[in-house]
Amino acid sequence: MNIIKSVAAMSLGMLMAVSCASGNSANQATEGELAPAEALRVRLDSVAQSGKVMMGHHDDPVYGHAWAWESGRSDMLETAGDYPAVMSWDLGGIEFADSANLDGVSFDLMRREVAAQHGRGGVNTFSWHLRNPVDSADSWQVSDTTIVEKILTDKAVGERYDAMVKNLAAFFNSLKDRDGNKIGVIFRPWHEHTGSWFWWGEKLCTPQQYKDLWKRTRELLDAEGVDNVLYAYSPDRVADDAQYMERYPGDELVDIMGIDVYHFGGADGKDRYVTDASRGLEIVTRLAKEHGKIPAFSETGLEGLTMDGWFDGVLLPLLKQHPVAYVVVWRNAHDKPGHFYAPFKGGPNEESIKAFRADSITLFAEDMVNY
Ligand code: BMA
Repeated sequence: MNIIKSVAAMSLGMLMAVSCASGNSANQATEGELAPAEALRVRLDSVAQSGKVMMGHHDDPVYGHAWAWESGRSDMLETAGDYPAVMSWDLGGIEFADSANLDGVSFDLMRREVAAQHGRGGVNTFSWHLRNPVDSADSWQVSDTTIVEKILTDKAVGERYDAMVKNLAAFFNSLKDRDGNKIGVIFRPWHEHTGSWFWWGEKLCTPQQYKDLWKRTRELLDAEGVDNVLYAYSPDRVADDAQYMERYPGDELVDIMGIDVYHFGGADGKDRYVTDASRGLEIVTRLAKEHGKIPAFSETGLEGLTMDGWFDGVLLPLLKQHPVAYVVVWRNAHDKPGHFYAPFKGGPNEESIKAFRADSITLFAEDMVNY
């Protein structure tokens, strides 16, 4: 489909010139036939070059505000009028081969929805709120400040961790389209590490340990034959370039440079959000250009949409000022009434998401036919 079209338009030389952090896939590229990670890179690059931004939403097609597991439904579809261009998912639980993730999304359903999103021309991205390999406590358990160190230095913990990554690899390798071809996706491990709320956060490991953890994970996935993944680096809000780059694992291990910045405090918190997000996005877009990477607003949102006009009045101007390939807003929980970041039918910001979609720079699923 569209992938083939855009790929066919590029010469092999051009493809080789695109900075390559995804294993050896570019070498395998022949004209008209491209490894899935490279095909995805070409598409994301062309979105970024065109100055457009793909809209994303976490867990969009599997549940929403006050509904769950109803095939075909989507809060974005029911308000903006289309599925988002990017579906975001979380793999927490795959490390122990659970059948569903930490929010109850079955991995079989996720696999089917990833293929459906790919089929409609959209993109899929994954975060990983994994449990730790020491005592299996969840990502937010930060009382043990030595988990990363133990993965790297304790043989038994390291082996347990490697087994967890193998389960992750099996999932990525199982993402296939209707014809049995692997689907290219984005993986965003060890996110928000400039905060200290996850066991891999800033105060929980040294910069070198963080980089070593990333490298170990990446090398294992490569060894397991995972060739359909682009890797996204996504700190939480940062003060400056130095903080953004402090734990950057290296150009050869990263494809996408992103940032997570949330809006807290409704209308009163708007100025702070705009300041922090602008600073972060300015850093991301500039450094991504310097490093030959794809820029992204990897997570954002205002929980409960407690001010009017958030999408067209707050988010859109940020995206116009700092062009990124995609933006993701977090989930609309079906079982926690105030925990939502996208509009839903009859809820706040319905008009705002319509205006956001109507803007010429935003891309939803139907628009992806051009990329
Ligand atoms: C958080 C919240 C949690 C959820 C987690 C992983 O930000 O939405 O409820 O379990 O993300 O999706």
